Amino acid sequence: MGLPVVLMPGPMNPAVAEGLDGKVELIRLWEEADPEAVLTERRDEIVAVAAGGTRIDGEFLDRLPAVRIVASFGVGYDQIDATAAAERGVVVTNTPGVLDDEVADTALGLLLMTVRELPQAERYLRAGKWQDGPYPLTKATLHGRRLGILGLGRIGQAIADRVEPFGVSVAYHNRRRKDIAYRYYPSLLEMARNVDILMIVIPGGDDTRHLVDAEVLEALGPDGVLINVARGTVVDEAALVEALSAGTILSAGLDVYEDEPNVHPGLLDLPNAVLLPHVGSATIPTRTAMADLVVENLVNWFAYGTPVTPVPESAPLLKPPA
Ligand code: 8YV
Repeated sequence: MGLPVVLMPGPMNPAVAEGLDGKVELIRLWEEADPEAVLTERRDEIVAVAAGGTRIDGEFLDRLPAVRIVASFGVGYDQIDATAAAERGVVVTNTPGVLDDEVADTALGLLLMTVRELPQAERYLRAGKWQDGPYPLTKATLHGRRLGILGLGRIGQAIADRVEPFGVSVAYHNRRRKDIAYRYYPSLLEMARNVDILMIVIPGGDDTRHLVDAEVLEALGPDGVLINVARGTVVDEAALVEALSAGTILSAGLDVYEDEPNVHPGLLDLPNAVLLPHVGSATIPTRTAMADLVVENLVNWFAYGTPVTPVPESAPLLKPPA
């Protein structure tokens, strides 16, 4: 029997191909002269997909009926229709856990940058304005503020652990209350009214689309700070531009956007927005760990039929036989 055939639709971290080398036959679809012809010719041989950012839906999977696993790079998998995959008997895996600390570090950095206007202050110095006088005092400070986490999961918890030594109190809004000491708000609007900083860590996708809209921003209020390290789709970006321009909220720190890598032009002009180019997990050690987990999922699947980190939608496919 030959090696299992794995499709890589688009470029991924090189550690994925390195880890799979010699264990599978890898089709790098984007390097093929005629990708469509390859998909048609090899449709009955391709048994797995290693996916970076490519959108994978039911239609895509219908073209590849032999596929049984999609191993996705990243903890968020909103670009993959995991329900459609499960309906077709296809397991989906993601890469949770290995990036929690890195993303939490980025979130904290972005929070400090935004609250204390550090990028703006640095630009002030570089522009030679210090000679004319000191950078203006910032309205906000971090100490003693109230942080509301939208989506308290592993990354949210890592952020909570980091902010508490700063004297920041933590509350959260999830669909369900967790067995945890932080204050729980069953309503996002209610939480926005009662915190100074709204930290978004909730997964993207249809369920959370525009959860943070004009009304939530209004509730956050004129001293409120919004930080988003999750998915741009969670925020109504046009409403955010409006709220930042009008002073409805104080400032925002963003690592993610609705239409990456395109950033709403209104955001680029705003002095009270700190903008990072989706670098939450972007270090060599963390991205390598994520790539290794993609490999581990595929290798374990081929060897034992058990993925290491399947997504919840795949659970029905993995139940042991009664
Ligand atoms: C990556 C992420 O940027 O894991 C996620 O969900 O958003 C980031 O770690 C993403 O995987 C694309 O490389």
